[in-house]
Amino acid sequence: MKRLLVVLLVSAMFAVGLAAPIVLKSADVHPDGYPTVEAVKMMGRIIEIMTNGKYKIEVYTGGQLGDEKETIEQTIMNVIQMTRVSVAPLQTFYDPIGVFAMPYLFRDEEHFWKVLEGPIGEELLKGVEKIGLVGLCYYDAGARSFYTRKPVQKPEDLKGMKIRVQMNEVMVALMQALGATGVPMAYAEVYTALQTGVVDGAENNPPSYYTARHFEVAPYYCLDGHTRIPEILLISKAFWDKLTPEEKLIFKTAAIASAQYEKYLWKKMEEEALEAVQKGGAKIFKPDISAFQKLAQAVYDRFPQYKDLIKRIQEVK
Ligand code: GTR
Repeated sequence: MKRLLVVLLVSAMFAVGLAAPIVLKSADVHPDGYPTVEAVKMMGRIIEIMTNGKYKIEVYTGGQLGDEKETIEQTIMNVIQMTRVSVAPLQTFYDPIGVFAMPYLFRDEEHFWKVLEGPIGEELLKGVEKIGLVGLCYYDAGARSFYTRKPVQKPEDLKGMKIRVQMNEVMVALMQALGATGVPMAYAEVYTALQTGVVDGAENNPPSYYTARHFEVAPYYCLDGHTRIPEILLISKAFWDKLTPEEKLIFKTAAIASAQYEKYLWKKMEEEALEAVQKGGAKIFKPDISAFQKLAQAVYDRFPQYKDLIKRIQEVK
């Protein structure tokens, strides 16, 4: 009897171990080596080990599976299972989370993480379930700043410029408030648009500016830090609902671990990127931020739906 049990147990273990893994496709617009990409890969390794090889995550980098709007749609439909995107393009699908695109919303980095990792961040992460997604965690994306073909040192320099922005209404409104025109465009198209002068500039954090090589075609980087828009890791709710409670716990724990790892990688890459772009010929300018801040206030009147959330965010000490 005992022997029979052992045989049964061993063969059951083999069956689990040998069965073909369930592969989750995960999208990212960034290349290998980028903090978000490496963090999701790390999450995959944890899940693979903890589920005894039942699940495997394959990260499709460099926008292979489409732009962020498309990968969000595919994830909702469970065509792909996961996508790592900026919160900015998610606004079209779930408006409340767009509050994180408001300019100069956070006092500093500490305030940013207190909000994201506190009740407000949790509430918005949970909110995406309404649109068929499960928010696993946020990742760091630092602060976004302008880079242009001609120098920008103060808001007046942006007058009449066409600035590429993410697919996000707040960003378009911000460009208008600063005297520029926001041109929403997929990330993969930005390099050529800058090179050919379809746009005069764009805006992003140092790691993106560097890895997408935008510094080659827009070498003036003005560190005004107008927004701090987090990244978010999303999984299809249709897929999620089929996981057992234990598996959900493993996925969630692995995501949280990956977020800590991403933060660490982020800090390193932010510094390295700033150095690398300067070596590559980019000129960095640290402007008087108050001039940008003042004009950006006009955006707050344009989005009354965020009033309560903004108040709650500001109250986080
Ligand atoms: C990056 C972000 C990407 C993408 C990109 C963009 O900072 O990590 O997910 O949103 O910006 O500007 O399109």
